[in-house]
Formats: sequence, structure tokens, C-alpha cells
Amino acid sequence: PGTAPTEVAPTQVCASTPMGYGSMRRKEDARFIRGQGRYLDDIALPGMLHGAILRSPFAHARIVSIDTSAAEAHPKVKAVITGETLAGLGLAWMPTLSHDVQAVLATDKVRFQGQEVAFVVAEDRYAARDALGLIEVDYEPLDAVIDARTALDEGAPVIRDDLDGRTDNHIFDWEAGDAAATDDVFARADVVAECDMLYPRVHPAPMETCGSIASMDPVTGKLVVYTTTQAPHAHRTVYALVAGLPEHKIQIIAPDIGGGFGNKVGIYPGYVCAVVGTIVTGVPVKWVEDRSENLMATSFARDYHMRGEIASTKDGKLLGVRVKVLADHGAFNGTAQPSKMPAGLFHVFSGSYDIAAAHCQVTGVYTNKAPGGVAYACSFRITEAVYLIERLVDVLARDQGWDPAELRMKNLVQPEQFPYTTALGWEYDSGDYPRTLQKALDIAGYAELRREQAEKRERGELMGIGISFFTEAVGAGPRKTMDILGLGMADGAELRVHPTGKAVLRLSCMSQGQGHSTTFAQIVAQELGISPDDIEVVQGDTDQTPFGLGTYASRSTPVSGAATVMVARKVRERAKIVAAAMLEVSPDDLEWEKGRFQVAGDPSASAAIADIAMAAHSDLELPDGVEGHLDATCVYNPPNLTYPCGAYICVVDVDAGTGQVKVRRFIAVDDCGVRINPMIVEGQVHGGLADGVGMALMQLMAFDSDGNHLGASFMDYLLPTAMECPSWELGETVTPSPHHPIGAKGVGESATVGSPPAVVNAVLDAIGVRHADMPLTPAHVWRAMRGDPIRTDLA
Ligand code: MCN
Ligand code: CUN
Repeated sequence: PGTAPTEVAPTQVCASTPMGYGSMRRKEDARFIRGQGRYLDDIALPGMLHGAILRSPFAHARIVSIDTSAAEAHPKVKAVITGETLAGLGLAWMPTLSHDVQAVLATDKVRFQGQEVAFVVAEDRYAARDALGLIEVDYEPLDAVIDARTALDEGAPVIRDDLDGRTDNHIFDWEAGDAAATDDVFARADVVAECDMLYPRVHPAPMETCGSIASMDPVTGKLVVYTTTQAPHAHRTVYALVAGLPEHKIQIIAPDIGGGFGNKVGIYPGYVCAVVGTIVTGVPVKWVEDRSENLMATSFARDYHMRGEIASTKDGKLLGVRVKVLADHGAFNGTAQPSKMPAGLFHVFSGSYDIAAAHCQVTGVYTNKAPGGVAYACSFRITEAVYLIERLVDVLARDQGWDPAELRMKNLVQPEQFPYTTALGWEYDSGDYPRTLQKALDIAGYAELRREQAEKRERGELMGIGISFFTEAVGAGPRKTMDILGLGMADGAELRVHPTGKAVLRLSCMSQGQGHSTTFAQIVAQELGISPDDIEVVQGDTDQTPFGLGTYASRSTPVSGAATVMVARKVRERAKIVAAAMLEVSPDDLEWEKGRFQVAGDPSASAAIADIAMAAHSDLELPDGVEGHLDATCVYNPPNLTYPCGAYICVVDVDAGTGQVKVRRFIAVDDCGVRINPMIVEGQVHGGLADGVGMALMQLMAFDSDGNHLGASFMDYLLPTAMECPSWELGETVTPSPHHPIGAKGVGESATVGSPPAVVNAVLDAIGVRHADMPLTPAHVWRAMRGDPIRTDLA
């Protein structure tokens, strides 16, 4: 026991570059491993100044006065900007991605600890930081709302008194599903299990923090912003709307990004301050936050208080699930998700099971905490949904004495039910759930593990086995149902094949470490027979790329990937006409065969793509109406989301004396449809599994009752390392998406979404406790074993 079975072989990396899909090494790594990455902080523009932000020490306080005179007198300080300065420019408040406003620099009140109060621009970073200490702010502290469950209490302090007529902290009520039909199945059910659970506030904590360099050219009036963004075009449109500038006067450039994980989707006050800084000083201004600023003030994740119920027959046929959610959105409603869905895609919470009725009711509230809300590989809140259903299924199994694997197997949507429409209206596109779960059980050796567990129990040793099965909805999304700030979620792609047969692909999405330079080149290679090494992928510069909404919610492969396929096929259609002219045959006589068009029945008469490219740019006579050259553009509007799935099994040992959890094994069988680069897919899964171990066992943004942030450094906000992770055991099933042009589904967040409930289920299985909230630190586990459940998020 304890050793990984040998049949799980690691993916072989191709010895030579494949002409399409396959595990080729990442093209970008040659640069990265030689220290040649170019991140925001590596960029220095001539005459550039440096900004620093003064932040609130209080979670809630009225600003009585701000005295900047001493800071302004600092010999190296060039400007001190306050909320009042911004108010004069109409920039004190900016729109959020959820139709709220957020203070760029506070004018009236501060509403969370770490909120932006003033911006100093100085000759160097050190002087800017020193000058922050010279600014005198007189605060009048107010009572803070820290526990979301008290936010709507009578007499609770009103956080957003800036909004007209506000008398409470309520943001929205939203529901999905059929309440009456759900109540009906609950009334008829033999058994009902209920559970209160908190998915605590966590943080994506990318290795690189956020930053911007803004440069306004006083002659041309063009604003260039180098910035850490996952969505360059969306950012440009927001800047255009806020500043009243046309888009062509704004260029957003995202350099290499050192991890995003959703942290780099939104626009932060520091970015806007850098823009104001360059306008005020006439030279480029750089702002880069430090680690504590990143952890305290930028997009957090989760913070969902859920009360879930699940109903079933006495022989374990699941009938219904319902949930009430209290969503803590912090001081400004800045969550990123499709506009019509204030709880994101949370309403996939019926999970992977054939459940007749489901209903959710979600209430969003303001608290005195940082804004944000959707980040950290969340798939727009599918993390919360999967955690909810996978915990409920385990709670039900425990209450009834059922085996959690059997209960799941009995209720999974069957392969012949696809396309399957859930009780909440999602149309799952494809999958073979029973086979996926069976494969995970086989790799784990489930029966043997249960025997081992029983033996260990006899000896007083605590071993746990936890299962989760997830379905994600990724690839947002169809324009008719999904938009962000009115921008439909379609993506553009442009492909140009040069005369010599090399190509450039331009995309609106933006890699933050996912390897797009490699996988998107592989898609073109597969379609056109050009080596991926000869295909340059351009991203992250709005002057160089077509419009599209960017990389988050694992939408790049489903949307930009599909756009890439379609644009490559358009080019191939043109190539066919050119080849026909070259070979003096009708296009109908041509067949496409591994990078060349050949005359049907005569393989000796053929033209390779490189020859066709040269001919397309030559004096070759083309039929009337056919343009020369070899290029195309396309905009892809997905007809549906793609629905990857996976079965995860976690095996833990818990120290009965200390509550320390050791993750001994983790089996992950993922189905993301056709895999473009299996090695990159496995890398994505490895990262997400580590995320899951981190969230389940150690990561937490906790606060004291005054709203002091208790996790503002990596001393307190714990991230998992290789030491806490086992050697992952991966498997796969492949059910292509029927509507995606190459059958690929997204995978970038699957493991982060799917793994936390497996780890939690395993720990609770080991200690024999019905429920305890994450993170299951030794202290929390130890208390849970003693029947002393606690609120993990409050000090
Ligand atoms: N891929 C593939 N075959 C598939 C699906 C995906 O080869 N069937 C490849 C893709 O081509 C891409 C990678 O896997 O190179 C991830 O693809 P996809 O699932 O489309 O996800 P995105 O590229 O849209 O990435 C976003 C996703 C999100 S939302 C978060 S959060 C997250 C994640 O990616 N942030 C990451 N993984 C991350 N990985 C790194 N290293 N850094 C981050 O910040
Ligand atoms: Cu929600 S984190 Mo990813 O979608 O950028």
C-alpha cells in the first residue's frame, strides 16, 4: 500500500516536433528557462517615474482630511494624487465589471483595509514609498461589517452610502431553477440530507503581482498602457469608456504574465492611477504592487456561504437539490462574470448527476473587505457549485451508510443521455461519466483501499478516501446569452501565411503560463501542415491582434481555439483554389492529405502548403474574384459551452494526535475532449490539483472582527509546495465536444474546480466527521475530531 500502481505511465514527449497535436515541448520555455521572459517589471521607458499607493489601515472609516504638503515637498516627488484630484477629473470612481462603481482613490470613506487612498509619483520606487509616510490622513473609524451573515442585520453599518438612497448592504437576489418543482420532489423524497458550508475567501496569489506602466504621448495623444492583463481588448474598451478616448488612441500591451489565475482579469485602481500619473506629469509612470498589496486589495475568490439540501429515494436515486447562498462580494461589487448571471455559472450545481429538479437562491451582500469575487481558476463559480454538490453527496452517503462511489455511479448522467439538459437548463454536450469514474476507481484500487482503511481503523490509524466527480461549463460563451459589460463573448483570429510558408496567428486571448504559443501553433499545424516551429502566435497587444474578450474561465481553447481552427480552414480553402490553379485542375478534383493538396487518384500531382503560399503571392493567374495572398480573419461565436468532466480520488492519512493531514495519493481522470498537447494538459491538471490541496488544507484569507486582514503575506497565507503534494496519478477519457470544430474542451481550471471536495471528503472520511469547513489545517482538524466545529474564516 502507498505506492502508485505502475500502469499509470507519464505522457511521452515527442522526440521531434509533431505536425499537429501531440506532447511537444513548449515553444516559450526556451526563453523562460533562460531568464529571457519579459514581464511588466522588466520594462523601463525613458524618463519613467514610479508610483506608490497609500492604503487604508482601517476597514471602515470616514476620511476627515488628507494633508499631502510634506509629501509634495519631498525632493524626489513629482506629484501626489488624491481622490479629490481625481474627482476634479471625473475619475474618482470607475465602473466595475458588475455594473457597480469602485473608488479609484477614496474621497468620502475607506471601505476595506488596504483600500487605495493616495498615489505618489516620484523619481524612484523607494522615494515614492518613503513619501507615503509623509501623507497625513485623519480618519474617523466606523464599525465594520466583516461577517457576511450580519451584513443585512437591522442597524448594520451601511457601507455604500455613496450610492443614492442606500439604507442597507444588499446587492442582489438571484435565483435559477424551478422552486416549486424542487419543493415538490423534496416533499416526496424518502431521505433528505442538508449541510451548511462555507467556501472560504481565498486568493489566486500569482507569482507575479499586478502592475502597469502608462505612457501618454503628448504629441500624438496616444495612451500606451503596458499592463498585467488577461483581457487586453476588454481593458481597452473600459479605458475608452472611462477616458472618453477612441480605442485607436489606446494601446494595451500585456507582456509576459507570471501567472494570472483570474487575478488579472479586472482593472485595479493602481492601473488608473498610473494613467492619471502620466497625464499629470507628461512622462511614463510605472506602478507595481508588492505581495501584501496583491493579497490585501486585488481580486479575491469564493467567499460563499451555502446551505444545501439533497433529496433521494431510499435506494439512493437522487431526486433534487436546492441551495441558498449568501455571497460576500466585499466593498464594491467587482465580480467578473457574464452580465446576466450575478452568481456566474454557479447554477451548474446539479453536477454530473441525473437530477430531476434543482433550485438555487443567491443573495449578494457588501462587506468591509476587498472587492473581486471571481478568480482563482473558478470557471465563474463552478468551483463553489462542484464543492456544494460533491459535499452533499458525501453527506447523504454518510447519513445513509452508503458507499460514496456506488452512490455516485448509480446517479451519473449516462452516455446515451447526451446532449443532456439539466434541471437548471444547461445542455451538457458530451461525456462518458461512468467510464471516467470507473477508470479512477480502477487506478486507485478502490476496493483494496477500503480494505486497508478498515484494517487501519482497527489499529486506531486514520486513513480517508475521498471522491469527487465534476462537470464544468467552460468556453463562455454564446453571444445571445453571455456578455461582459455589453460585450458579447466571441473571439477573433487572424492568420497570415507568408510567401515562404511560415505563418503568423493573431489572437485576442492572452497566455499567463498556459502555453498558448505552443498549442495554438499546433492547431494551425494540424489544419495546414505547417510545422508549429514555423508559426508565430501573437497575443497581448491590442494594436496587433483582433478584438476578443481574453483568457479566463478556460475559454481560450473553446473559443479562441475554435476561431483558430476556423481561420486555418478558411486559409486552406483559399489554398485549395490556388493549388487548383497551380495544378491546372478543378478544386473539386483535389484532396487534402497531410499538408498538401493532391489530385484525386494521382498522388504524384500535388502541391505542398509552402509551394501554394509562394504561388499565392506570385504572378500565378487566379480565377476571377479570388484574392491573392494566403490569409484570413474570423470571429467565432460559440454555439454552446463545452463540458469537460473528471473523476478524482484522494487518499489521506491523518495524524490522530495532531490533526496533520498527509495527502498520500491523488488519482485524477480528466476528460477534456480531444487533447491538443497532452503534456500541457497534464501540466494544467498538476497545477490545479496542487491548488485543490492548498485550498482544502491551508489557504485562507481570514479577518479579525475589526476587518484586519490576517493573511497579507506568505507567512500567513499558505500556498502548497511540492512537499505537500503527492506524485499525481493521471488518467484520461476522451469524448470530443460535438459542437467544437476539433472536439476540444477547456481544461485550465478543471483540477482546481474538481479537487478540493475530493481532499475534504477524504479528510472527513478519515476522521469520521460529517462536515467541517476548509481549510482543514491541523488545528481545524483537531477541533473537528473533538466535535468542536468553528468558523474558519474569522479570528
Ligand atoms: N489544451 C489542450 N487540449 C485541450 C484543452 C486545452 O491542449 N483539450 C491546452 C490549451 O491549448 C492551453 C492550455 O491547455 O494551452 C489551457 O487551455 P484552456 O483550458 O483553454 O484554458 P485557457 O488557456 O483559457 O487558460 C485559462 C485557465 C484559467 S481561467 C486559469 S484561472 C488558469 C489556468 O488557465 N490560470 C493559469 N491555468 C493556468 N496555468 C498557468 N500556468 N498560469 C495561470 O495563470
Ligand atoms: Cu475564474 S479565474 Mo480564470 O477564469 O482566469
